[in-house]
This record gives sequence, C-alpha cells and structure tokens, in this order.
Amino acid sequence: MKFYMTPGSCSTGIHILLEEIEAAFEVYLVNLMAGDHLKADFVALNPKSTIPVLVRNDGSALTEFQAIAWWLARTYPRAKLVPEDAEGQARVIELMDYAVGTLHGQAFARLFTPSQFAQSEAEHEAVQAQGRERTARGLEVLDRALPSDGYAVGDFSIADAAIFYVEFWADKVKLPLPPNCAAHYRTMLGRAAVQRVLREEGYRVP
Ligand SMILES: N[C@@H](CCC(=O)N[C@@H](CS)C(=O)NCC(=O)O)C(=O)O
Repeated sequence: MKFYMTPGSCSTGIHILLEEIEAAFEVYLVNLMAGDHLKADFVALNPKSTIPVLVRNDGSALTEFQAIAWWLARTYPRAKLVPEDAEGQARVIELMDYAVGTLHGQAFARLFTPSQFAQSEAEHEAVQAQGRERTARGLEVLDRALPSDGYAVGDFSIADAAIFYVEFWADKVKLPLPPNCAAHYRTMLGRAAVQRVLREEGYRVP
C-alpha cells in the first residue's frame, strides 16, 4: 500500500494504525507547507487535497481518517482495532468522529489554518483565539468521555489513534490536557507502535 502523509499531522493517527497491524506500506511524504497537496499529481489522487490518503493494493485511493481507520480495522481483524459489539463500535465511532470532525476540523483547524475561516488577514488573530477556546472546550468534553485509566473504549481501538493525534497537538501548542486526556496520552505514548511512529516522523519520544 502507499501511504500519503505529513509528519505530525492527522495522518500520524493512521500511521499508528498501519504500524499496529504490521502492514507492508510505502510512505509518500506530502509537504503541506510547500503546497504539495495542491499539485496536479496529488489532486488527481485526492481532489480534496488532504492527507491522509491510503492507496490500497488494488490501486484505489481511500481518503478521510475515519474511513481509512474503519477499512483497516475490518481488513485486518486479527489486530482487533474495533470492539465486536454494536455498543462498543458505536462508542468508538462517536469518539473518533468527535476527535477528527470537531476537535480537529472545527477547533484546531482555526488555530493552525485561520485563513480557511477568515475573510481577511485582519481576522486571523480572532479566529485563532476562537480555535484555542474551542479546543479547550472540546478537550473538556473528551475528558468526560474518557476513563481515568487505559484506552477510550476497553481495549486499544481506532478511536485511540484519533484521540492521540489531537492530544499530541495540544501538547505541542502547550494547551493543558485535562486529567483523563493526560492519562490517555501517557498510555498511548507507552505503546511500541506509537513510539516507532513518532521516531519515524522525527520526534523525540519522552
Ligand atoms: N476530513 C479529513 C481532514 C484531513 C485534513 O484536514 N488534513 C489536513 C492535515 S492534518 C490537510 O490535509 N490539510 C491541507 C488542507 O486542508 O489544505 C480527514 O479526515 O482525513
């Protein structure tokens, strides 16, 4: 498989899942700062110009964090990346979607790419302040859904990979993690696959 990713971005969550299942894949680095995602060859692959993208062995490209995570979980069942019962699966999707759709898409995105939400550069600071506020509020909501110890929904699942990357971002921008998020982040940092991914993406593992 071919995995299109950017170190330290949301694709880090998918990178973790690929390591967890011990899949064979090649990494294709997409330099967002340099605008690689807007170049014709990448747009041909993903007209949304976003990473992550996973090109499977049949040559087809899959986009969107949740879709890729779900496909990996269903295609590599031995890794047990989702619970077997409907309640557990629904909780996993609920949390994964909150991390990706709300915390990332509505909160961190305002902080990292204010231009996507502002009419002019003069508004950037206000948009970023709103992003910070929404992130703090979103982490509080997430905190109430997480246990004080262990993974989000019983055993490790695709939800943990999504939650991890938003916690990682909070850590990088020095936004305090509420207690259950902090415990979850520490648990994730203890996983061998997470440590491998962070090293491969150029980070020091604490
Ligand atoms: N809904 C998409 C969001 C992906 C996304 O926003 N990725 C960011 C990097 S973390 C990106 O590609 N940004 C480039 C852009 O939107 O122009 C998903 O779940 O994959």
